[in-house]
Amino acid sequence: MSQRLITVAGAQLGPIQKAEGRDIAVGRMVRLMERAHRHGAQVVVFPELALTTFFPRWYEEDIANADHWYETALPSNETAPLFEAARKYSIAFHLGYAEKTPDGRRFNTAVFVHPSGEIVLKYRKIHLPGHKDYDPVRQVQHLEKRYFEVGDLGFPVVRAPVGGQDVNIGMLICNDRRWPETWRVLGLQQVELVMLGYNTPSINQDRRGFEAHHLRVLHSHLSIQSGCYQNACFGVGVAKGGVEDGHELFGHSIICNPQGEIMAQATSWDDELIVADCDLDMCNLGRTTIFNFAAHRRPEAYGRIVEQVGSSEPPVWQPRGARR
Ligand code: CDT
Repeated sequence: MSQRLITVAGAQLGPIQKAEGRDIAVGRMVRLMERAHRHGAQVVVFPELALTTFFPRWYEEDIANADHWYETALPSNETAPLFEAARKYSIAFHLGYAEKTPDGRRFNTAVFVHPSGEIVLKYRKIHLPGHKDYDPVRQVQHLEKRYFEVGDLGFPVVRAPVGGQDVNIGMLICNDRRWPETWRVLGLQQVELVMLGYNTPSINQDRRGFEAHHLRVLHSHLSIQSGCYQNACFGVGVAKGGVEDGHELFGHSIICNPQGEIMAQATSWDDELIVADCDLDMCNLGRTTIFNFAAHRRPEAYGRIVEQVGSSEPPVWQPRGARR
């Protein structure tokens, strides 16, 4: 039986401290690319905002003081070693980074880079969590709404060569993974491999509610596993984990198959490679049976999904005798 097999690596990163430069992160990433190559991987997925600490936890009154966290060009002198390693090992890579455009717009961005160094696909994060202004109620700030605009590229999918196969690839970034709408928009474009990076604090820093520590990982995995199952695709969810300047991020990176099963999972909160052989033909079962969209979807009943943002209260039912 023929198989459309590719070997995929998730390159989880341990913490990057605020004072550490890109050279340190890039050096660690190149070593992970070497290891991915030795494991036979043809694509390596790095986390969200992989080149620096998770800077949206730090408030800056004047956003210009945050400029040093952003990339204005890819590759740059500092990121060039990633592109060189891709060429040397003939390995594609997915990279999350903070993007500042020539006209001064700021996005939380991911790119998929061909081994030649050419950028195949770019995605800008659409679901930005957190807040825009300093929030005294929070124990740790989460200022993505201050530092980034909502992504303006939609959820693109492209068919591109990966490891000798043509693969339908798409991307999400961190909080996007929790929203079924994002996966479905990718699924409607027959995505086969979803790459996503995340920086997720181990505890909910918003003191307005309580969330048990262990549920944070459960929710991450639930989101990725259900997204893969319901859209018949593979997913690679890759963390930045560990303690950054006293702030804990969980690891638990996974590679997931179209049945929603976890094929590989990180066990540390440090730099760690996870690898899985993905037979892309596995996407066909879901796509042609239970999630055969053309046969079974009912968009005429889904109007609220695109027409409404917040939820609304339902009408109230009362027993006949109580009705006025
Ligand atoms: N980076 C990111 O999107 N993190 C969020 C945590 C949000 S807490 C305000 C996540 O969904 O994992």
